Amino acid sequence: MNINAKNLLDEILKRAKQKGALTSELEDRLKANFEDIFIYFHRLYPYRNDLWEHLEDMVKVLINSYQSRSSKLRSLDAHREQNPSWFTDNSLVGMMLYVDRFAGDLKGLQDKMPYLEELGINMLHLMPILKCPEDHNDGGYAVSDYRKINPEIGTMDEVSTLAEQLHNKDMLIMMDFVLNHTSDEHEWAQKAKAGDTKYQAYYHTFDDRAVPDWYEETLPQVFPDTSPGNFTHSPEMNKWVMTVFNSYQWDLNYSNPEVFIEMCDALLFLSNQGIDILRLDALAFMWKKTGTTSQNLEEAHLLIKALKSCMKVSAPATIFLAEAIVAPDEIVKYFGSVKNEVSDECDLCYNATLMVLLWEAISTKNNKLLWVTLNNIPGKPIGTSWLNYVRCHDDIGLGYEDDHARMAGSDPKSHRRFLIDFLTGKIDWSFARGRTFMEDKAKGDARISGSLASLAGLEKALSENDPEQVDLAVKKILMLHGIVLSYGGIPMLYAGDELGTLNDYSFENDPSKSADNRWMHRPKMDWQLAEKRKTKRTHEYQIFQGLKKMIQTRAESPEFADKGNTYLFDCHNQHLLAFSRILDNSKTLVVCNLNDHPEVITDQIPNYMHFDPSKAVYDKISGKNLNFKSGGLELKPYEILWITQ
Ligand code: OTU
Repeated sequence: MNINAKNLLDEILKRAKQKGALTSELEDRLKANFEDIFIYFHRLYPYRNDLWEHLEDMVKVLINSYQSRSSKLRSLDAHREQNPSWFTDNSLVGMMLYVDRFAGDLKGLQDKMPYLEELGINMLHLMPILKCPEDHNDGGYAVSDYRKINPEIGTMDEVSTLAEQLHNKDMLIMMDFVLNHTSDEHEWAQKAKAGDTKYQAYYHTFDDRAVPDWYEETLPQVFPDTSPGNFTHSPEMNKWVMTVFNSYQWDLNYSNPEVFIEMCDALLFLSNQGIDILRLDALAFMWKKTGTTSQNLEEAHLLIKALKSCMKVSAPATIFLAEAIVAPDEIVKYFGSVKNEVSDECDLCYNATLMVLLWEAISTKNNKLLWVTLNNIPGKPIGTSWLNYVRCHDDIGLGYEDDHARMAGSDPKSHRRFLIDFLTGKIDWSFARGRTFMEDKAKGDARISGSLASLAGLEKALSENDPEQVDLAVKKILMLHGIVLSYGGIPMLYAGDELGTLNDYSFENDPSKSADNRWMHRPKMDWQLAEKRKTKRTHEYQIFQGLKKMIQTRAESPEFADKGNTYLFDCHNQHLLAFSRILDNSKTLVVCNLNDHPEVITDQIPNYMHFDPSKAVYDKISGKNLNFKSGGLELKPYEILWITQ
């Protein structure tokens, strides 16, 4: 440990010992991690003559959080420290849901647990449930109090009880931590509005437009339609405040160490409620710098590293999920580097690259861009894991690299235009029923809203009363899920998709939602529709039961664990996507047909996979033996096979 860090820590430890606030476990963890925290603070907050005081405050927060952690959670800490990559096996399958839209409130959610368990879900992502403004709250992503639950949904005690109940069933709970901004109703924002300069310094506030204008030269806009510009004038303060997302979401100023310490305290508070995974929302935006896009800056990574080191001291059982929906090369950077099997940033990242490229592949019916991209982006460190998904509550941004599109033989701009037109059903042969979100007409760019089922063709097929197309849409939905369930990483389903829920256009009649069409894919759960999962021949039955089967099969397939063992497989056919999953003696080749016509894979595949030629090869999903006739095996349109022996 460097001499300064050591002196400071010795001093802090001495005082803590006098107060009887130290256990040997905590002391060991502080000794192991304090130097890193010290270094990150020095890099983030150089030249501050009060830096040591802040470091001391930081350690106080760590000690207090540790002390208020329950003994059950402390033993979970010890257990997971022994098995650092505990989340990389093949057992987990998550579902993300809005508690209110899914079940009314936290009590209602308890009643719906059997439904989730029936499907095989063992990890719940409760979408934002912290206190937020009543009307304009960005689906809860504008937090007014990090320690209180929205009263209509329940209480913090109910959350910790739920966490305990889930743990008793070997299930996990995940919550959002919206750390880039607070709502303008948060106590800090209220105090800032009232003129308190301490709290004005918690945000990026400016007396005039000089610096904001300078920022605007390079800052992109996240919600240009609903919230143009990146600054909002606050009449109460008579100042401009940075609001990169909506005007009521005030960006926190992390160049102020007090903000970091307060937010870290809130993070540890949530983790002490028994939260296993904290989803760090919009973390790429945490540090701002004029002359840059203020995304993915080195300091943002340092902030995450510092937060992670703090977790390692006070709550090592809790892991981080990065919500960095950024360029493929940038996403993997949020995994940081892994030392002693533990990441120094995020343990999990959303696999936005795979998600976007699956929609691209479904639209083009070929694997070219997916193939080029996956072969040209850096891998992630072993010991970390992807969070794989097909749909979520947000829009789909067509964020592939332009160079990858060129390498795949497309002009990036016109390809994007094609995808937008295809996914919004503007092309007459398209099956998709999405809508553009935040369209930039000048650039010809847009993001896409729409539910999985509507984007995959179910809405169109049902409205046209076309059973053949309904069947194909169901196959597409199952195939996309079949990919994320076998790819390597934790699969996360989006509530409603297990029944093929269509777009919900009722948001248009709600003034607090109508300007944001992401609400079209955030419907209330229709429990009557859910009953149809029990009726054969309905598409709800086919999707739900098909998914359930795949989830069960995944749980029995150790090779589906994420141990750096996903290998892309060249089938010499651009309509087929294939990858192999191998772990010790367990082997599966996942092959799927992106085309609406049958495609053939060659009989060489059993040899490439080194299957035993004397034994039959079969599909794990259907259980059927696979016969390679006349040199090949035909895959039906949108068929997925988990080929094994
Ligand atoms: C996140 O997403 C949340 O998932 C959104 O629901 C929120 O609106 C937003 O943050 C603000 O809290 O802009 O359209 O990668 O794309 O972080 C989604 C950058 C979003 C953003 C992403 C953000």
